[in-house]
Amino acid sequence: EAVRGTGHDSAFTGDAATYPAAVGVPAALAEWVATIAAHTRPDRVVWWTGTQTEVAALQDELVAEGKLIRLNPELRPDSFLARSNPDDVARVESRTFICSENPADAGPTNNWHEPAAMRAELSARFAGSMRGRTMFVVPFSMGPVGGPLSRVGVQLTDSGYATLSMTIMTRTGSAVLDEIERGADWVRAIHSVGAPLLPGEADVAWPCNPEKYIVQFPETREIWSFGSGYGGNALLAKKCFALRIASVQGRDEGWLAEHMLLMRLISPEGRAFHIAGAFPSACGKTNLAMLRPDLPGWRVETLGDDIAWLQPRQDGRLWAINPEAGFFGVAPGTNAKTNRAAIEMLAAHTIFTNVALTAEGDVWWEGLTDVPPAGITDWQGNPWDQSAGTPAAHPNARFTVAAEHCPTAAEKIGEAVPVDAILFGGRRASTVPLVTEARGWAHGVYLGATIASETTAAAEGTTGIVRRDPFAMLPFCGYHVADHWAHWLRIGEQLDPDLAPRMYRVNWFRRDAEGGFLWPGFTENARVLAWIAGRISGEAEANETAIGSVPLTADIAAEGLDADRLSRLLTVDPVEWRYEVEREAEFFGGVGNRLPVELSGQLAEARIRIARA
Ligand code: GTP
Ligand code: SPV
Ligand code: MN
Repeated sequence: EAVRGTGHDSAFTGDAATYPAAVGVPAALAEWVATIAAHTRPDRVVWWTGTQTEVAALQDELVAEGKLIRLNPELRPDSFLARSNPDDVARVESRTFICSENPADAGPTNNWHEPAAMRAELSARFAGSMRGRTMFVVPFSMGPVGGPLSRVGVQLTDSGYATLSMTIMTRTGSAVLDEIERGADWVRAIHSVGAPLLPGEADVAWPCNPEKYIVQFPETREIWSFGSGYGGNALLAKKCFALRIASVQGRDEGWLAEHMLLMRLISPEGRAFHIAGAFPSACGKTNLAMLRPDLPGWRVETLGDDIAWLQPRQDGRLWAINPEAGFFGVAPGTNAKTNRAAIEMLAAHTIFTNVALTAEGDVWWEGLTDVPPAGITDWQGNPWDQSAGTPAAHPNARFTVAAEHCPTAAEKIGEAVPVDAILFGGRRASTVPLVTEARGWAHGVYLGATIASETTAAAEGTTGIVRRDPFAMLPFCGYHVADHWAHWLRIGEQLDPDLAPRMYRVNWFRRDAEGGFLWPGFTENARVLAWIAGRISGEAEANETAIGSVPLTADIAAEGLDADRLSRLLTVDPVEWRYEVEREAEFFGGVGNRLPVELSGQLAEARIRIARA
């Protein structure tokens, strides 16, 4: 399984204009591109090659158009800043639709719209929507091209920024066309910022449309995205394909597409543990995936920070790959202490979006340094200092960078690994202990199904509100949420009970009475992982509680953490948990009659155990 970096098409060396003829464009693809172009009416169609030459030319073009700012090459080589429209800064969940034929298949947690009616609406929106712009045809592979779990797709987009970002985040190039020619199913993904230009009309730095549509048609494996240029709304390989569409493919074919980090933890004895972790948006996946443990002898290799595809295999184990080739990570909070690997990774070859700009032409964001440098320009392009009372970087400011630049990256980013442990995380100021171990697969699925977390800036809307985010997939599951749980239960039945991943609920975000975090987090999270590794190898002990097993305080003791805080981190408060279980019951009550009996059983058992606690 070869690793492909950014901007290299090993199969094509000629001039971009000769690309389609030279590599041979599959007929069905050529026809589809022609149909969409006839409808959206771009000035030009560019078959994106992904070569370094073409990447450099597009970077120059976007700089000339004011859509990218080239950062100081002496401080931050081959790196750029993009400033979005202030109304286009995050995923738009209220405008995200699952258009299944049967509304029940979208389930109670997705916005459903009747497919034919949605197609008519989209057709009107996309008519002429690319006028005055270039339409890029971006063939991409999720997972190494031709790999056993890999899937291909093609994104049509009128955004150069999205094209450059997709080149970093996926494997693009003519090898993907060969896969399509060979008969691989491919996902059709159409993206327009929805801002056509009349002849002579001046462009803006971040074209977009106040009216947005992020639409998935699960049965036909199609994606239509209109009006936004930002992240998960616009890089359609990511959430739209690799989670919403892929989750449906996985349901139909017996595998899972999940919002998970993937890492290899290596013990001082050299034993490798593969860990996958589902945490809601902006709840710590990137940071955990790049962890440099504060424990002597322990090491982490990063495999993925956002998406994992998991498959039960004949050997009775659950195997996983990261289908992406890059990271689209949260900038604020990232610094040399919290995530040194990321800081090293971001030294060059990075597109930053909505961070602040320094007087020297470098980047800054909240948390990068304790004291901001003088002469900062904020994410909207205005002069800024701390007295402004507004953040210099948008809270959902992000970096886009190829995985090959990550110093902790595993040698083969797209390789399949057998999963030993699955974490379910979330942001909870109270109630949820640092870590609890599930009693078995069904209890683990229950822990995943009942994740609740405080909302973050990764999506539009109010932050800090606790909401249920089952499997951290609330905004990303392409089908009925309860069918997703049933699918997890079925997958578990195919695993060897001795080799199936153990499951854990974790919470780095429990707070003390003053509102500060009880747990130091970041590099100290290694202590929790080491305990989990000890549980897998049979060396670590645990205390049983009503909600699962917790570590002995000695096993997670972090420097500077007094005994009182340590015990509060592991406390299971029966009063809080009686309340919590009733909230879980309410949530289960709202998903309807597709709730698997195993989970109503788990809930009943949880009630009894808490009542006795
Ligand atoms: P998405 O890319 O949105 O899916 O998010 P993610 O889950 O990868 O989140 P990420 O690791 O980027 O973390 C988001 C925010 O949480 C950042 O501001 C981090 O600094 C902060 N964070 C991450 N880990 C910890 C931790 O252990 N403790 C605390 N207190 N904050 C953390
Ligand atoms: C998330 O919101 O979970 C992200 C960022 O990872 S985005 O790609 O915009 O969805
Ligand atoms: Mn994410």
